[in-house]
Amino acid sequence: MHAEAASVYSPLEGRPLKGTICLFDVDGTLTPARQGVSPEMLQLLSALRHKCAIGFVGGSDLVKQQEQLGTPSISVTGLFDFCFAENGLTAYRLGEQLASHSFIGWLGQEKYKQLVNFCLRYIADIECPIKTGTFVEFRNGMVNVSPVGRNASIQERNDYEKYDKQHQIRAKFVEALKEKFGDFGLTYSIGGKISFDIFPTGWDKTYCLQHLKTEKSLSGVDYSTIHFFGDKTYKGGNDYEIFEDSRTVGHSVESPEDTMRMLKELFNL
Ligand code: M1P
Repeated sequence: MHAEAASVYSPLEGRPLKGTICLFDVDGTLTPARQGVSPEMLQLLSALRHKCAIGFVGGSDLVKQQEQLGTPSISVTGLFDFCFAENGLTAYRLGEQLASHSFIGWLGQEKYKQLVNFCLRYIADIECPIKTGTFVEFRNGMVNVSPVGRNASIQERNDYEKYDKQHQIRAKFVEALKEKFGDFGLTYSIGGKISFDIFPTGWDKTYCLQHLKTEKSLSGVDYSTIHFFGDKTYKGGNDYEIFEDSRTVGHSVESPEDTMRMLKELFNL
């Protein structure tokens, strides 16, 4: 797919399965966690894009998805019809950015300050084998909090994940936040290995579905079949809400290889 520009695909209304879209989670579904996509996966997605619309919906910001799915010369926004970063708070349709809302605009600076100050104090008291940097990452649609820090290497990420399973650091942290800020209307989601996301309740991955609804008034395409593929589809996982949503057909996958297997079966690729 890297060699192909978006223009080689028919317009959305001209695809053979025009009322169908496949939406993919990124980490653990299209790529191994925080790692790059394989050429085989890109090839398969390209073949699928000739049949129906494709998109991704990830918790991370677009910079990370560009690193994982794109290349220095190919923008990720050209590889998919719909790109939904930060659960769709940052959204692209056919390479063009769509309007978005922001976490800070919704919460307000005063409450944000209380939240972030609490997190920084709590993190300072956490005992874990190592700490790196960037413990709180401020994004457009959410805040990402990591007890070990986002600068952790792949090895450090894996080590932390094991340690966290044993000591339930993130789960206890989230409980403390729920108790302290119960009236802020926030949701806490442990979607990855070293961190958790905080966002307004309802701004989970289902947020991106509103952009698909708008498609009817733009190109006349009514996405009546929305396939969603994700690996964290269990309750508490960050794919749970969209997987369970009545507007989607949910598919639970175990790995990128499993995603490929299902796509081949479902779409005869
Ligand atoms: O996409 C899942 C999660 O990926 C990252 O999590 P971690 O760094 O903890 O593995 C983060 O970008 C997180 O926001 C996201 O939900």
